[in-house]
This record gives sequence, structure tokens and C-alpha cells, in this order.
Amino acid sequence: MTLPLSYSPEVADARARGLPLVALESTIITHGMPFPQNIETARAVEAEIRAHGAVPATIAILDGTIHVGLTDAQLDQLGQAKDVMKLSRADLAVCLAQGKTGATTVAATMICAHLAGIAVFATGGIGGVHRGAEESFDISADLQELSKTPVTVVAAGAKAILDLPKTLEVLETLGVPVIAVGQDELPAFWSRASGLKAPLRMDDPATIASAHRLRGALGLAGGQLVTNPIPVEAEIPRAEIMPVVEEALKAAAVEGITAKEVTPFLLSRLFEATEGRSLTANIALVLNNARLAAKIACELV
Ligand code: PSU
Ligand code: MN
Repeated sequence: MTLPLSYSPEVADARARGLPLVALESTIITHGMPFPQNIETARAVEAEIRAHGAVPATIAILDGTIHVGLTDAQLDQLGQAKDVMKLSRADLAVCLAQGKTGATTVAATMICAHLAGIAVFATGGIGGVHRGAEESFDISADLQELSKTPVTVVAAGAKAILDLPKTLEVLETLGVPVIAVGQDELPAFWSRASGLKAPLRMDDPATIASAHRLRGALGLAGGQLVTNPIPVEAEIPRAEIMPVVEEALKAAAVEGITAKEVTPFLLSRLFEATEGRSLTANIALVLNNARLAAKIACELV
């Protein structure tokens, strides 16, 4: 059986020429940011990667085909589409079989990136262990994927809506290296500080690329999680964002939000509560991650 997989002209050319590629997810476009900032950000992130010497490959499933690299028209279409599936490892094949359209989370993007031979992926924040997971068992499939699929994921840490100590514990159990860049502390998405020391630190893209290669040489499955703090001028300090996060979590509990809806619900609540500041910060940190991912990708080729 041949896989329904299609490369954009730009990505096909980069693959043929052996240029450095950086994968980008699409759930951040369909479920993470409102229109039109979602499309504007997706374009800006792609431009940032090109400006730093690599080729962007935004990944999504359109009408039952995996697209690695989206054309302008496809990005426009996805950014305004309704009823887009939010795909993880569990539902990727079902979406393809049904000929549907779906956005890839970190987990599904890693799977598709690896299929396409792309080793580096930039996003905002990964999913993790949700607060109250001891009751709800809500642990993002992103964590398992990091232990299985050899892609280096650049994120701004895990969101403060999660239980960060538990997220670190699960990643350690799964054998996923959690690497902070430029500081010892694990960054917490909107804030540079989390109050937690990151297990590992590497400041240099070349060393991060080398560690990626050495994992492969050791025969270890899985990738690396590179946590890159949001730039100082864009951050929302922890003391400011935490009360807003607590309110959003209460609202989610009152409204009975569960499973895949939790993360999008909390993000849109925070957007309203911070009058858009959480989105401005989110955009800045994704751009910052795109820059670092491009540098790592350039070191890897
Ligand atoms: N980071 C963002 N915005 C997002 C996400 C991450 O800045 O919307 C998405 C990613 O696709 C991630 C997903 O994989 O949220 C996690 O969802 P869940 O908690 O349901 O696993
Ligand atoms: Mn979940």
C-alpha cells in the first residue's frame, strides 16, 4: 500500500537538494490561535525559518492526504476551515482512511516529519501531564511520542496550565532528554521561569545537533525536547500569568471540558482574560523557537 503523502514544491526541492528542513505543526493554527492571527503567525514562522537558512515544512492532513509543506492557498484554507480533526498518534490513520482534514499535534507532526526524513521540529509548547491527572489520567500523547520517534522538538517548555513537575517525571521515566537553552531553569511557555531546574542544559545548536545524532548512533528510540525560553521583552511573568491560569482551569472544571478540548479551551480563555497578551507572547515564543530550530537543522546537514 502506498501512503497518501504529498510534498509541497518547496519541500520537494529541499529534499532533493539535501537542504536543512524544519517541520511545523498545524494544531497551533486550527486549535491554538484565533483567525487571522493563526495564518499570519504560520507565515511569519515559515519566513523566520527561511531567514535562518532552513526550509519550513508545515504539516497537515488535507482530504485524506498527508501534506508536508503547505502552499499559501492550502494554509489559507486550513486556517479558516471548520470541524478540523485534532490528530495525534491514535487518530492519524483513521483521518486518512476517511479522507478527512486534520491538524497535527506535536505527536502526529513528529510521526509525519520522521516519515519525510525531517529531524527537527519547532512549535510553541508541547502537551504534558494535566493538573489533576491522578484523577483524569489526562497525559498528552506528545510525551510518549517523544520517547518513540527520533525528532528533536523545540518548544518554549510546557504550558503553565499543566502540572510541570509531573510532566518532567513522566519524561524522565520515558527516557526523553529535557534540555534547557541559555538558562538552568525549565521555561514555562509564557514565562521564562518555572521554579524547576531543567534536567539538562545545552546552549549551542551544534551540540544539540550532535546529541541528536548520537542518540541515533546509540540505537536509542525517541527524540529530544529542547526548551527555549520566551524572549525577555515578550514574557508574561509567572506571578502575573498564574492567577489567570487558575481561573481558566476553574472555568474548564465548571464547564466539564475534557480530553482533546482541554488545551484549546484553556488557551482561548487565557486569550480573553489577558486581552490578547497571551497570544502576543505565544507568537513571539514560536518565532524564537523557529530561529533555534533552523540553526539546529543547519547543524544537522
Ligand atoms: N502549543 C501551542 N499551541 C497549541 C499546542 C501547542 O502553543 O495549540 C497544541 C499542540 O499541537 C500540542 C497540543 O501537541 O496542543 C497538545 O494537546 P493535548 O494537551 O490535547 O495533547
Ligand atoms: Mn489530553
